[in-house]
Formats: sequence, C-alpha cells, structure tokens
Amino acid sequence: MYELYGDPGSGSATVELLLCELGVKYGTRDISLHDGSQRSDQYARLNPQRKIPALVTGDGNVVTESAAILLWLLERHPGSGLLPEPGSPDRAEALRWLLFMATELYPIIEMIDYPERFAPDRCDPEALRNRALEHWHRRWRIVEDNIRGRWLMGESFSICDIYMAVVSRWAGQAAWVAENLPETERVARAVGARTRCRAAWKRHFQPEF
Ligand SMILES: N[C@@H](CCC(=O)N[C@@H](CS)C(=O)NCC(=O)O)C(=O)O
Repeated sequence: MYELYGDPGSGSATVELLLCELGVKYGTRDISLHDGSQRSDQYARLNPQRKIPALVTGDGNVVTESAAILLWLLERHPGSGLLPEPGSPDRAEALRWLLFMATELYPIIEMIDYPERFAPDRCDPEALRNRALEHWHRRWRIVEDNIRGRWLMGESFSICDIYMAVVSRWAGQAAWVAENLPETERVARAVGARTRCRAAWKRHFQPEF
C-alpha cells in the first residue's frame, strides 16, 4: 500500500495515473498548494525540498521527484510495458522525453507560479513570469513536433504519455495547448480517456464533473 502526498491538478497526478494504470492500491494525503501546506516543517520531514509529490511506500520509505517515483514504481511493478526494454533505442527515447519534461518543462512552472522567488531586486516578477511563459511555449513546441503517432513515441502507450498529459494542463495554458498544439491535446485527451485513468484524471483536471 502506498501513500501519495499531493494536490489535485499537481505533479502528484503523474504518480496517481501510473498507480491506476498499474492497478496498484494506494491512498492519498492532501497537501494543499493553495494554503502552502507543502512549506510546513512537518511536510519537510518527508520532502526537504517542500514540494509535492512524495510517495511513502509500505515499508515507510519516502520517494520524491516525480520522474524518480515513476521509474521506481515501474521497477517495483514490472511487466506493465509502460517503458521500452532496457538498452533498446526506444528506451533511450522514452528516457529522453521523460527527462526533458521533468528537467526542461517542469522547473519552469515554479517561475510561473512563484516568480517572486526568482526575480532579482527591482525586477518586476510579472516580467519574469512572462519570460518563463515564452520558454514554456517554445519547449512545448518541441514536444508537439516530435509526437510520432497515436502516442508520443508511436503506437505504444508509455509513461511519457502520462507525464506529458499532466504537464500539458499546467501554467494556466491548457487553452493555449488546445489551440496551438493539436497533437499534444489529442494525446492528453486520450490519456484522460483511458479506462484505468479516467476517474483519477477527472478528479485532477475536471473537478467540476
Ligand atoms: N522536481 C520536482 C518538482 C516538484 C514541484 O515543483 N512540485 C510543485 C507542484 S506541481 C510544488 O510542490 N510547488 C510548490 C512550491 O514550489 O512551493 C518533481 O519532479 O517532483
């Protein structure tokens, strides 16, 4: 049994969707980003970086960093087919995209959500946010231009599709994605419509339903 610390619509959605795909039992613990619960000293004992998601395993270990959690879960529950074979060219491509999204896209969110953390004295945080958004758009176009088929990497559904679908909903840019990145939008919707993902997807991204 896993305990997933997160908040609706956040990076914990990547982990929750994977747990659903794997058919693994889990519970959730709410860490509200709205009231800044992730900054509490109590939560920092789980993740000293004071960010979500964090996954507590049945034996009490803690895993943080979304990509690490996903890769570790796939190792713990082998046979899902959600990552290509180790050492294969497809594996290299999957790792490339997973890491691209985790290291080139995800960190930009902090600048968009909390520009004051980065803006030097006398620099307008709003200007910094706008610059970060430009990077967000530019990097998403790289993903869009490389979608190879029904899914990001062709005909095989993978962990990259889950990660991509979640991150594509962020930065208040879901409408921009729908309008400008038709392939990304198509894949994100397809992830949300998967039988095993549907309920969790709605909880995270369509809470009005
Ligand atoms: N590198 C981390 C990034 C985690 C992250 O930035 N999480 C966001 C929510 S999606 C967060 O906790 N933000 C709150 C904050 O920065 O104070 C990961 O991949 O797990």
